[in-house]
Amino acid sequence: MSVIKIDIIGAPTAFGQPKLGVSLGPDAVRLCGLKARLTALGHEVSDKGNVYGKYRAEYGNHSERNEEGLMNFVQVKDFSEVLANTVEASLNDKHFPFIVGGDHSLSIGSISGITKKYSNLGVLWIDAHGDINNSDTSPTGNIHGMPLGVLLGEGSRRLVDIHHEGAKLKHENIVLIGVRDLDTGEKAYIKEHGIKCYTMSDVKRLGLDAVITKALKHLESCDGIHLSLDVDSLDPLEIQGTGTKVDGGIFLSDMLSGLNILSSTKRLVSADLVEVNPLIDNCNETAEKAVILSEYIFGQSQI
Ligand code: NNH
Ligand code: MN
Ligand code: MN
Ligand code: MN
Repeated sequence: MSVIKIDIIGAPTAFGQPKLGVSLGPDAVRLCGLKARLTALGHEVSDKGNVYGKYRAEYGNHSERNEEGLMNFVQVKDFSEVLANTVEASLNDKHFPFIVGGDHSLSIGSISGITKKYSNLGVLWIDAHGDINNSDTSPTGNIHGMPLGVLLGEGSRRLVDIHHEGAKLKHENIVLIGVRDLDTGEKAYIKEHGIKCYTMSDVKRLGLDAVITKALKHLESCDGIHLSLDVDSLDPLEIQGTGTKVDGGIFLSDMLSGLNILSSTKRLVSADLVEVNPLIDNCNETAEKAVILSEYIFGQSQI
């Protein structure tokens, strides 16, 4: 197995959604031995600590929607800029940025940093949700439901222009996997732009291994692949510690097999692991499972 220089980057933001606790996700995952367990696989792992902007989620997470309908806009923008710079620095060192969240709004920052280096980045978005709303379509104003919309250049210019101006991703370079709770505007957007989308029904019918294989084929011409893994893609029978659970999800054993296929291609250049919330968890089991997912992202196999 080849050695990967992994930078663990904690991204303790909670401003993309209303529940307290998701900012503790990175430390909950660390306490399950993330660094040691990735090191045991033979990788060179460095824990870069947590990234902080000017604001701390612990001081309260409620705000009014701004004039564009966005919750906590100022905090999300500030955090995204800092995270983008950190991620870009990791790639400049020729390391693999592994961003542990934190709510999914963090992907605005991480992917903005990554696309400075990879201008034709492919993204595998494994999630119960589409996260492809924007300031015009979002029913909630929660920015964790918008990162793909923002990265595709939709809605609020002030969010779209974070780190570098304009859209960061191309519609044809995104694959959604495991979705089962799309908003009306998201469904319309996915259809209109022909975005590749494997719903949970597709995953059931084809199997996750086949879906991942097809997704990789779809992203064949990309210069790198980023995995954005929302733990709410997993079935709530197996994980409790995440803010927006949706029944009928992916089981851990299937996910591990899919990640095994993905990691063996060696095409991944970066990854996000998001939405672990230890305050609503059952004895930190979601963080423990997040570490198992991490092991498979980085090439753990059963023999
Ligand atoms: N689609 C909803 C929204 O935009 C929920 C998004 N929640 C998530 N996304 N957890 O992964 O607000
Ligand atoms: Mn180095
Ligand atoms: Mn998400
Ligand atoms: Mn989700």
